[in-house]
Amino acid sequence: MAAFFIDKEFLPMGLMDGKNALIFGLANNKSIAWGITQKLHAEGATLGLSYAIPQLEKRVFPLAEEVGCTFVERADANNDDELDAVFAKAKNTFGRLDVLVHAIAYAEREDLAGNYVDTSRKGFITALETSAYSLVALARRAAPLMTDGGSIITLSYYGAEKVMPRYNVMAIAKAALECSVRYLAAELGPSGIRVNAISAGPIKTLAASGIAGFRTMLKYSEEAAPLRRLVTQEDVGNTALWLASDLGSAVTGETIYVDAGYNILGLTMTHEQREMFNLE
Ligand code: 0WE
Repeated sequence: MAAFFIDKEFLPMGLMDGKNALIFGLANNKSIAWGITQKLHAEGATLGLSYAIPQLEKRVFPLAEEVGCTFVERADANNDDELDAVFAKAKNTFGRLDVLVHAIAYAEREDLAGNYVDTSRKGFITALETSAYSLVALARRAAPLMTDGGSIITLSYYGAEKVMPRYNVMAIAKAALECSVRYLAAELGPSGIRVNAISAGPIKTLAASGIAGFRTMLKYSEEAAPLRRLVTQEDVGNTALWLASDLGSAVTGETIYVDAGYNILGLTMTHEQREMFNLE
């Protein structure tokens, strides 16, 4: 049996052929942004990548090379001049933009540890500015480049909707983000631009590292979720690909759960608890 291989670049009919995607929030190979980047690349997208701080350079540049990407820019999502520079470069490099991925969030570490009632004014503003306003800042700059319609995708978490221990001010930021998705979808819809959020189950990324009890949360989520497994960066990438491509046509303003079904449950149990109550 003869076997031969064709380089991906030469395979016809990728879902993202001829589409340009700008992805914000890449940190390392555990990033959700990296899971999305790989899926869009595999289907033929031309990519631009952006990361937050110089310390991430040594992780981000090798990843960009892996997907043949030469558009790699550092930008602080809270700095208007730096965002203007990235979008000016996107306009020069791509001309037209089809996809914007917003995978950015930040709250002060101390605000993800204690009680929500103790959140400082500054901590609240920081979390909402970096995690929610940044989507508006990016969407406003991306929309004029989406001359053939487009897809804007952001990342959320179930804590926006139901109380999760210690998610605190990030939950309020994600609630604002999900609502922002609806307002942006309504305004940009007439221009053929869709705006959606993916609400992902917990994933071990750099952003999640060092959060007290995160490992326990992962174990519990895995046991309780209907699919009895955790969610991977690849799972999120698959849904992002659907929303980014023409497969997602007519889907806008939504928060799509990619959480192994966790959010549908009214009562969550561990394996041990189900055994105890003869439920499995
Ligand atoms: O949205 C997130 C985390 C975002 C995040 C993480 C950090 C850690 C480092 C935002 N800001 C910071 N600031 C830091 O200094 N997730 C969905 C992951 C996450 O974070 C949690 C979770 C889950 C899940 C925090 C507490 C409880 C659950």
